[in-house]
Amino acid sequence: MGNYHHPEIETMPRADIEALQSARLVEAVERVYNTVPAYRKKMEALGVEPRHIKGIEDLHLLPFITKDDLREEYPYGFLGAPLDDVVRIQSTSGTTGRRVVAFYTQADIDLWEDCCARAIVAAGGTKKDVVQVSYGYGLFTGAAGIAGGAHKMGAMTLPMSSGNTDRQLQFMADLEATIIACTPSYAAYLAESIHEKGMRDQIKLKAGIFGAEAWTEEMRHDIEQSLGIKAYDIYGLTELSGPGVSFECEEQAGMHINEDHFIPEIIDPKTGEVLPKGSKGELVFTAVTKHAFPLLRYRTKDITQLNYEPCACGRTHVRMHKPMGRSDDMMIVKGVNVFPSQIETVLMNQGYPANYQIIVTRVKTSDNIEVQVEMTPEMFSDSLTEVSKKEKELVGALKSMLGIYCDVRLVAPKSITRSEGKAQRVIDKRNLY
Ligand code: DLL
Repeated sequence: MGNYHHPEIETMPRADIEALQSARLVEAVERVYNTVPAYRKKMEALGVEPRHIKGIEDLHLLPFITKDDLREEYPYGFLGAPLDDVVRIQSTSGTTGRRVVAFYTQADIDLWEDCCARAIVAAGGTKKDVVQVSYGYGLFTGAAGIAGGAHKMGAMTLPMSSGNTDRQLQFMADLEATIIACTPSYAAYLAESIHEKGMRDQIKLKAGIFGAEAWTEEMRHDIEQSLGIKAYDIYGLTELSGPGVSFECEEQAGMHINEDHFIPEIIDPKTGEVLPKGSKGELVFTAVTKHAFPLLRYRTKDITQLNYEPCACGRTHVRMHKPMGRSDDMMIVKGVNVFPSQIETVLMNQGYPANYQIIVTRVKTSDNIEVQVEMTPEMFSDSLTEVSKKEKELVGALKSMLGIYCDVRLVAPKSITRSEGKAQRVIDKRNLY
């Protein structure tokens, strides 16, 4: 049995959790139906009215929301509260085209930070701890959520943001940080740098809270060994507020979903059918308490499975397995969400043929993405200087689309293998799942 931030909620008997979810769902459906015309239209198309939803057993009657829906209604179409009540936005990483803007009232921020506070306490955090927040600050939700959560449970935060590793290590040592929160790949990089600088003895870390991208058990083991800490997984997505939708406890055996706010379902990604308890499939969430961005049945595209077995930590909230893949082709590279279609758009806009390949690798702890593109026959006769100029132009265009640096290699016409079925555009050599 560990410590809890909200013991009465985190250890609530299942029957009570479900009753709470049902009551909140009924209220949320009524509210969303009356405030979000885009969702009302979807409900009308299925002939569903708020009176049909009497509890969580009726959840399956409601229409889904996808990232594409949010994109179509960008920016305000899914706003569920008066703009006057909105105090903040956050946004997904990725492009202008694919960006999702999430809105928050002050109450939405409070509940999000509460979820993160639960995660920090579950990782052994107390108000005596010093939490180094090395997720990116800004539009990304990572730092805002974890820092807010740490403030709620009373720890001191070091708002480092990501990058500037020397400064990170200096603060970590001088201010004796005990908990570090960042992406697992950055944690591995920090660990490596600590060893290179011979600083291991000056580091007082005991726990890490890592998420925002896929990471394996092997990676967990390596980080735990090299830093001498316990590494906890945390999951979330911008659309549902950010980190803290679910988090690991000391058992490190699945992430407890904050079910008083987020109702999970597992569906067949092809048919949309709800799958029986324990099945592997696409995770769908209904956010019942958020007002400014109140998503019902949002398809995360993350593939996972739910575990309703009681947990030794005493928490009664269901656990999700760490994501085991995605039902779409989104990749997370250097912490940024990348869709192959974005890369293709850049190539097409610049006059290249649709013969390309994207190769993602991880060298030590840092991701690398290389785009190989066939030249047109006309370009092929260009001088080497001309070709390298064209490569630089593409690097620039990709950077402004994706926000990250990609290597570009222009290759001879017809040199990329043609496929007879679906083209294999992406070769991800990182073995993340
Ligand atoms: O990554 C929120 C977050 C910040 C979570 C900090 C944890 C820590 P987005 O940028 O919207 O939000 O990306 C959401 O990232 O659908 C998953 O595919 C992936 N993801 C998030 N956490 C994990 C994790 C944040 N622990 C997308 N393991 C999600 C694997 C994760 N994948």
